[in-house]
Amino acid sequence: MTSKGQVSFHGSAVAPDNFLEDVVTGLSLARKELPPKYFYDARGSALFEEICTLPEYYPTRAEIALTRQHIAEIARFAGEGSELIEYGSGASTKTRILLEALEPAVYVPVDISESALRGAAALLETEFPWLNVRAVVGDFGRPLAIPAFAGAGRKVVYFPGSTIGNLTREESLAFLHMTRGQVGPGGAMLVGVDVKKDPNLLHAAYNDSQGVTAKFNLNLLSRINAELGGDFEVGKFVHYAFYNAPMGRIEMHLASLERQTANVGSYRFRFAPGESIHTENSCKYSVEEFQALAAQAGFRGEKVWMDDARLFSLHGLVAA
Ligand code: SAH
Ligand code: AVI
Repeated sequence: MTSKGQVSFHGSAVAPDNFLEDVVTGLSLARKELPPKYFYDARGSALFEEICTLPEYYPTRAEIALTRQHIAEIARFAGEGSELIEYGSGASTKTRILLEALEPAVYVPVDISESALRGAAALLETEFPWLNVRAVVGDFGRPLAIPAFAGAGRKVVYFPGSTIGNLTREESLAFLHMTRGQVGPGGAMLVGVDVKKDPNLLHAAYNDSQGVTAKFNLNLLSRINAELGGDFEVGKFVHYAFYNAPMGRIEMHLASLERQTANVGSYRFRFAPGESIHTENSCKYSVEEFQALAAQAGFRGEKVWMDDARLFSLHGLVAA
């Protein structure tokens, strides 16, 4: 291919008002919680990339391995010349394997982190000079306008990394309904999903020995301080992550080391010793559980690819 692709940016960053409202609402609950989408400011996005390289964090390596191993079949499933829409694209690392094999007419990375999106787009422009990129800064938890591209084939939504595991069941269903509408009848989805496994492996992946996951979690408080005029004493909170087996999910929390108060703008929050803020769920699904969820949103589970160690799955879904 010799023609030059075009790169454009659409959408806008999260409004500070929404961030404040979500923080105040979450910290006012009897069981305090914060939405995980706020992890991803520029530092959070960089810390997530560091997590992906940690020896204990198997999901990224396993998903890259299975994608490389099965790329011919994945490409046959998705088809060439498509409109490839990726949600939570981050650094678009795994996507490069798909871009080479699928040669989409247009690639639409969507991410809430503008810094991650701009960094990825700049690299893609030099690595894939023929590629048309329509980057969208936005929250996939809300209806998003995907820019039209004339001449593209089938619509294929790519959602790797088990980011779907960070959504509640209701949010996952709403998201899948949205993408079902976007791809239209016969359209396809490729979804990366982490599977249930030995809880010790899961525990280690979210409690790494270098403490990078702890920094990623605690960065949320630093972000609140920087962007919302908060005064959290970050050193008085600790990262706490465990596998909740009945719920089939890793839970990440920030636990208060002592009785303390923290202010966010004009709001004041009290913490008892040991009280925590629930910052993230990372749900793990068996193949059957995930296919049943997708079916509820109108997708037929047609293919499932896994790595040799069966640590991670990539589902090929077709809009029924
Ligand atoms: N797809 C990459 C990155 C996964 S990390 C991978 O597989 O390695 C999760 C990504 O989703 C981050 O880039 C984060 O900024 C983005 N993200 C999280 N919540 C989001 C939301 N509500 N809307 C849009 N992007 C979101
Ligand atoms: C992006 N998401 C799928 C990661 C996960 O594994 O749930 C985020 C993460 N949280 C802690 N480590 C990585």
